Amino acid sequence: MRGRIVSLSCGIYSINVDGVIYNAPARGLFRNRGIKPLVGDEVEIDSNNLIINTVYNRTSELKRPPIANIDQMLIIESLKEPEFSYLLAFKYLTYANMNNIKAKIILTKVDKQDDLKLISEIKETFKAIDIEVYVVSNKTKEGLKEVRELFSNHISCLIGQSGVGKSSLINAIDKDFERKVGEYSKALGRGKHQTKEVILLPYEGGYIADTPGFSSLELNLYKEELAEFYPGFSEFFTKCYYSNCLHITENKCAVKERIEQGLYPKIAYDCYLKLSEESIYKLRRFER
Ligand SMILES: Nc1nc2c(ncn2[C@@H]2O[C@H](COP(=O)(O)OP(=O)(O)OP(=O)(O)O)[C@@H](O)[C@H]2O)c(=O)[nH]1
Ligand SMILES: [Mg+2]
Ligand SMILES: [Zn+2]
Repeated sequence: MRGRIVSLSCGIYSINVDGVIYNAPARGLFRNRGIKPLVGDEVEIDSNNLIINTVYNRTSELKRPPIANIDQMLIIESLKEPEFSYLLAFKYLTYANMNNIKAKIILTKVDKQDDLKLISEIKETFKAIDIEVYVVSNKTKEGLKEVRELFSNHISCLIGQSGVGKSSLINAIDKDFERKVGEYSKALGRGKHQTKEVILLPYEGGYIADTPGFSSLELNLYKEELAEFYPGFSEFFTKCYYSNCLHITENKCAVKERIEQGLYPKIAYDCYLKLSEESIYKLRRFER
C-alpha cells in the first residue's frame, strides 16, 4: 500500500492511504542506512506486517521543521505579540530559497496592530522583491478568504516562531481541525511552544503542515552562499562586475546600484549585511 506519512509519535508513523490512517513503525534497515522517514514522505507499507518498507524519492526536504515534499512555505509572522521582525522574515525567505521552495508571507493579528504605516511598509518591502504578503486576523477572520485559496492542491508548510498564530490560522481556516492553541507570554516575548510535533492536515486536495515554532534558525551558509540565496539577489548574479560579488565592499555592484536607485529595499539589504557578518567565508581572500 502506498500512502503519505502525516505524523510521527514515539517512533510510530501515521500514514494516510486513500483517506484511511494506518499506524506503522519503519523497518529497522532504514536506521542502519541512516534513512529516517519524515512527515510528508510517500511510503510503501507492507500490509501483512504493517511496517514501512520503502521511502519514495523526495522532491524537497527541510531539516527544521523535519518535513519532506512540501511545495510551498508560508512564513507566519504576527504584527504584534510577538512583534514583526524583518530579520526573521528574511532569514526564513533565504531558507526557502536554499531549499528551492516557493515562499509567501502571512501577517497575523492585524486586529491588534493599528499602525497602518508599518503594515504598508512591510507590504511594499516584500513587493519589491516579488514576495506576496497576506494580512489576516485569526480572531476577526479578516483577510482569510484570500489565504484559504493559497492551500488547494499544495503541500504547504506553516513556519514561524512560537505564538504567531500558526495553529490559530489553521483553526480559522477550518474549525474542525481543532488544533491546540497556546498563550503568548509577555515575559518571554513569544509563545510557550504549544505545538510540539509536525502534522500534515488534509485540505482541498493538498495538505497543510502545522509545525512547532522556532526563531533561532541557523542557516549555516557561507558568505558566498548567502550572496546567492538571499531574497531578490539571484537576478544580480550576472550583473555585478565581479562574478563572485558579495555586494558589500565591491565596486560596480548591481545590488548597491539598485539600492541607490530605490529599486531594492534598504531594509532588506541591512538585514543581509547583518546575516553576512554572522557567517564566514568559504574561500580565503586570495582564492576569491
Ligand atoms: N488577537 C489575535 N490573537 C491571535 C491571532 N492569532 C493567534 N492569536 C493568539 O496568539 C496566541 C498563540 O497562538 P497559536 O496559534 O498557539 O500560535 P502558534 O504559532 O501555533 O504557536 P506554537 O504552536 O507555540 O508554535 C494565542 O493566544 C492565540 O489566541 C490573531 O489573529 N489575533
Ligand atoms: Mg501551534
Ligand atoms: Zn554585487
